[in-house]
Amino acid sequence: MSTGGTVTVVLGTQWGDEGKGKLVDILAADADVCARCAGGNNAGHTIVVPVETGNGDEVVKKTFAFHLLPSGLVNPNCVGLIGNGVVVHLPSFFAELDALQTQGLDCSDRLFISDRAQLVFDFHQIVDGLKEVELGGLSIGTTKKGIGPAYSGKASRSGLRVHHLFDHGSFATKFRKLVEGRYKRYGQFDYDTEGEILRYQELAARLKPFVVDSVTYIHSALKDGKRVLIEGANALMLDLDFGTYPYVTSSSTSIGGVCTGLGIPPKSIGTVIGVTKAYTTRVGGGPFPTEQLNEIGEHLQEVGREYGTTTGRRRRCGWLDLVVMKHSCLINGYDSLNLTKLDVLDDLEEIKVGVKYLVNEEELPGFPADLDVLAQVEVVYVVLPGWKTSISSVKSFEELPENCQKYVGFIEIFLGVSVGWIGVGPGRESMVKK
Ligand code: 2SA
Ligand code: GDP
Ligand code: MG
Repeated sequence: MSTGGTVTVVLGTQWGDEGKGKLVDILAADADVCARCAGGNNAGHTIVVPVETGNGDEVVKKTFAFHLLPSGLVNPNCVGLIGNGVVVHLPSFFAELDALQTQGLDCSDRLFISDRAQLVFDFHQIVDGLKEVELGGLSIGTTKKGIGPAYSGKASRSGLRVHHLFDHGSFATKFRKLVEGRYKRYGQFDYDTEGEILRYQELAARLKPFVVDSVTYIHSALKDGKRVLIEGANALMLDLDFGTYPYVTSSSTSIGGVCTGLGIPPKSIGTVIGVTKAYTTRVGGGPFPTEQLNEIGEHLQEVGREYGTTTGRRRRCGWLDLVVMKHSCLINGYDSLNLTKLDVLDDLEEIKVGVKYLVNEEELPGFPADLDVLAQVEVVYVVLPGWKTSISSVKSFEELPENCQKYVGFIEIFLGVSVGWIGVGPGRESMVKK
């Protein structure tokens, strides 16, 4: 088995947008390869990095928003790999690559994509929107990036993968069949099938230099002692199996998806880091037991600037939910946590943390599968004192106010997992290592 190198995995522990991109960017300084294993361009990973201007000591902050490409690419020595578990919309892939180039980040010669990755087409995106309309008041609140329809196609064994692009005749035949199938299900919609087929001939030619057998690629990297960093997309509570189904995304966003999305054995995984926001957010529909539809929720939304990185939607906000976190810890087995956005709690007099779910006054043993049960839960909170001081310039754990240290300690003891990093601001430098 090829496990000479190390594999570090970064996963979202809640409903996404915990700040995975920021940690990945920091860890990428010591990585040779940064790989994505699941999701598509529904993900939005924001990175804020200092850039020298060449004007003496003047440094400006540059913000990058990654969607499909691995966030580790900001490190010029890190190779990006898009694994077989990812669903790829090629026009968006190139648009993201071009946007990064415009921002001065050229990574086209160190970016690779699996020949087994599934393709997302514009018709998947159209169908995503149509399905949401069909669901009416029960809509999922998807990003409309075609993620669900593309993974459905994969599971029903009719999807097209990257390698299919290179036999144009057969690609065209299969593509027409796919569109026909969608017309049968959803009725005729406005779509230029033949124009798309021609466009994909051009896209295939442009993609060719990026395509690799990613299984061979990652295993030879590991054999050569390379350090591999895996960037999870979305998060545990959006996992197709373990999340709040059906209000989830369509991929395996948990640790299992790391192995199936890259073709690496569980034994090769060294460290798993869970990224946890100091409160909770969720974007889109679905249950959210600790949601605060009041001035606390508004405060977290405003101070935390909680807007979708991909769609710009307002994120719903609430208290930290340790029942969710326990469920997340069991499934993903985190070695440590990165507690992020702790600075967003700076002004609060007191901070609540959800610790138990009761139904008919009985504590539930775990996070319930049934949303009807979830709708009945009463969340039991522990109230902790706030610290009412800005922590954004703090550089060490010891410098954090006592109540802030206690908040971190409470989470660690409750979950039995240590917090290794604490985010105190959006920038790369705003990370306290514990
Ligand atoms: P989809 O598009 O089929 O994956 O949507 C299904 C559910 O998954 C949620 N989802 C997300 N939740 C948080 N962040 C995501 N990425 C963007 C971001 C979201 C945005 O970084 O802010 O910009 O709106 C993400 N992607 C998918 C989605 O809201 C549905 O609940
Ligand atoms: P991801 O999807 O998990 O990578 O997270 P997003 O990038 O979608 O959302 C996290 C947002 O919080 C981004 O705008 C980050 O720049 C910002 N952020 C990350 N860590 C911190 C932190 O510790 N404090 C503050 N204030 N902002 C942070
Ligand atoms: Mg995000």
